[in-house]
Amino acid sequence: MPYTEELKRLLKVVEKTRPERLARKKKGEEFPLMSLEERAEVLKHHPDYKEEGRREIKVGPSKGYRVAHEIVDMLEARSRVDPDAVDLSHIYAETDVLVIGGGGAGTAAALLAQEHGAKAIIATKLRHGDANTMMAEGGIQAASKRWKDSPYIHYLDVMGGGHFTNVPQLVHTLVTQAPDVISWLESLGVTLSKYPDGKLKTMHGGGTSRKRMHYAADITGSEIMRTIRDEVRNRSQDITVMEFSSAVELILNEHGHCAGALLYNMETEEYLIVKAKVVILATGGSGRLHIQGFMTTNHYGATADGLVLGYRAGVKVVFLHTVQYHPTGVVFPEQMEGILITEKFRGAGANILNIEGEQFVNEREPRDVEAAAFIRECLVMSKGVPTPTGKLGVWLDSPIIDLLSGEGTVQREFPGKFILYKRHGIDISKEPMLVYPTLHYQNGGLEYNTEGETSVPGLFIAGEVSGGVHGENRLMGNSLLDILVFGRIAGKNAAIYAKEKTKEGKLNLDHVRAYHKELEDEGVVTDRVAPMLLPDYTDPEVRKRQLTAHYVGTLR
Ligand code: MEZ
Repeated sequence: MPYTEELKRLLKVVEKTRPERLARKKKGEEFPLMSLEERAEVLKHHPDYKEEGRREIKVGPSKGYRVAHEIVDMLEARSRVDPDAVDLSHIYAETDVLVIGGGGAGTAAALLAQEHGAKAIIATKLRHGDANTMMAEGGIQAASKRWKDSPYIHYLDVMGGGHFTNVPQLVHTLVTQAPDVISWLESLGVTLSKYPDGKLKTMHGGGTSRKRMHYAADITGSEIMRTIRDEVRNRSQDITVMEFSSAVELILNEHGHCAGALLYNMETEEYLIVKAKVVILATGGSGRLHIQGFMTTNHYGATADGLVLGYRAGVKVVFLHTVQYHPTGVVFPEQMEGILITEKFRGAGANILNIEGEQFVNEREPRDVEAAAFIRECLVMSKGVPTPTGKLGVWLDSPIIDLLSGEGTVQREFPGKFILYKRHGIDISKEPMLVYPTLHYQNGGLEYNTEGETSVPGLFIAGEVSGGVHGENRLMGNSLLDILVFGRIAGKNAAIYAKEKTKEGKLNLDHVRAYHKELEDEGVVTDRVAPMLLPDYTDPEVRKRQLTAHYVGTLR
């Protein structure tokens, strides 16, 4: 749907303030960054700072930790299966390394496991590549330009972005391996944006002190995912992909080692056992839990499955009390609600404006500060722009980019968004976009170390399911980096584990029985089951009439 007459009228206000903003930009004058005190003040409007949005987890290894209700609901749920009804002698497939999750982290892990001599199975909920990686837009950070940047400066930026709470060793690993990851991607054929002389283009992101964001226009994640997925296809003699096969429980053995998983075939509704010498969890995030009712950038399957599986098996959760809301999610046209508008627009010069066409925040504050400033402007200052259905947003003035960098820049640098908006009758090189914070990233997750290991022997993890490297707030472009750095580490170490450390033993689901008992002992009476697998968008009125649907079919 194109802008309505009312929104077109409000757009005129933006056009009116543009020449002056452009002149200031050309002189290098920016809207001032906030002081630490100002940041602390604005952060009070961030959803994470609402204590009533959280409660204590009553069971499991992180009992007593306060996280979002929606996540606690998943952790305080029963298994999808009755452990007594599962015949663990009935093995459907056996492999060295079972990778759970077919996004960037899982795919990178499988490739490295294969390079280190292992056979691997990737089990993925939807199709291979249906993941947040595919939807990542703006880029991947790496201090590849040694003459003006270094992993040391990258390290400081990551720590600053994470409010200095990050696990230092994980950050060290992330930033020191970053340049190698860029070379690896290029060697596989990933086409990153370059200057005519072949030098890689890099730009700023929120919280970066150097231009180190590498990108492929505004479709970086899809370019990376497409390439590494193809690479898995090239190695199909060693890597098998099981699509529409969600993991619903990890399987341990009598030595307490992780030794496989119970998969649920989403098409046939069968439960299948895959036995493995070692398992890598790379299931991604949880945006589809819609914490505090926020819209999300996440793919349809992002429902915290890995957290549930790992937690039931005994791995602690850390840094889960913070959730990342990307400042710029589409709020109009509503058909695209929640979709990511890359931070790169702001890096390229697009201003953020209220209903009066005024700037109220520097465009490159860290994400939590930026998002909180938008929320305050709309809900406290009452200077948001109303949509036809009564939602609020702020303007992201993309047309200024063409005025700064030459006509055609928006279309060339942001083809993904240019085409998407075109379909709705909006030309973003001429008209700004209306945006509002959108649930983007699970900052925390399962605890792990620099080798990708968890507290459960034989269980490695990588990517968004893990917590620690980003502390309490991730910076742009460190997620694509995280999945590839730690996906590769987990893959390599899992292959070594499969060769040298694995311990055969009788399979069991005793941890699931124990978890059920703990739920009962703590008085958690619930008919919720987890993992959720897919979000439920049933209209509440329809749901009232679904009298027989409650947990009868396996997906309900
Ligand atoms: O890392 C991200 O979340 C990212 C690159 C997002 C974006 O704004 O494009």
